[in-house]
Amino acid sequence: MADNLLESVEPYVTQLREEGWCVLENAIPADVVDEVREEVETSEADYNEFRKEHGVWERNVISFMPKFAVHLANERLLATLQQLLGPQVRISQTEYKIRPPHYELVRAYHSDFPYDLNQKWHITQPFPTAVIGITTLWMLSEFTTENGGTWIVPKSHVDLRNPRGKEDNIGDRNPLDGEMQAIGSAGSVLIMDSRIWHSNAENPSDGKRTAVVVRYAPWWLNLELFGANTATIPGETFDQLPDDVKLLYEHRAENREPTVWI
Ligand SMILES: O=C(O)CCC(=O)C(=O)O
Repeated sequence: MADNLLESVEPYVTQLREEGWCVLENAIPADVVDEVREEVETSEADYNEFRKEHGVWERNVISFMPKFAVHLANERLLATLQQLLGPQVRISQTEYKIRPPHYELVRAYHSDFPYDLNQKWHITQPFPTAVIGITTLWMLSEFTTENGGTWIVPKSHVDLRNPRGKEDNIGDRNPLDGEMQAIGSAGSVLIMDSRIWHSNAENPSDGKRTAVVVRYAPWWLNLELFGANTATIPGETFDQLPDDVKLLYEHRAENREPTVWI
């Protein structure tokens, strides 16, 4: 990795290690973010329709958003992730996170895969001190405190308790000490150690808060999750991805011989 790239991501790496989160600006350039947002907003309905007809196993959501997909190996983002996860990373999960106008929600604090204690495929407490998952929320509309910027609790990645820990008496629906909302302009990425306690926020505004969550994992983590995220990408769709993005999704490619990982 080039020294100047490493140097440029050092502040993000340090903040992730110490605080458990950071925001990387301009991961999607300003001149294309509107069309990416439009693709994501319109394709969610297509995906839901497809899934109703064919079931969740049939097609991975990333197949529905090719204009978004090309950004997922962003150089500064990957350089940051690789400092924490090691040089070989893969994408474990991709999901639409569009909050409609006037969306109401009581907080629902949790950590993400593989630390989400409400999911079957989680590791048990006390969590090891290693970073084994990074959650990224791609802001396709601006995130503000008025439209549902994600609630986070800085430094909670090193707290051995968990809002969903049965013995921890935290209460995942409660406001928590130190909580704050992550904000940023469209095209930014909220990067979180997946252990960080975080939650949806209400969106009292008149506009959608549009995002996609993409979770990254080290190569050695078992990603056979028995759910929508294990669905495959059709071979012809996979062929259209840039090579550096193929690397992140090759484990989901249908009818394609693995080339990258052998
Ligand atoms: O949409 C958000 O703001 C938060 C999403 C979230 O909590 C998650 O994907 O785990």
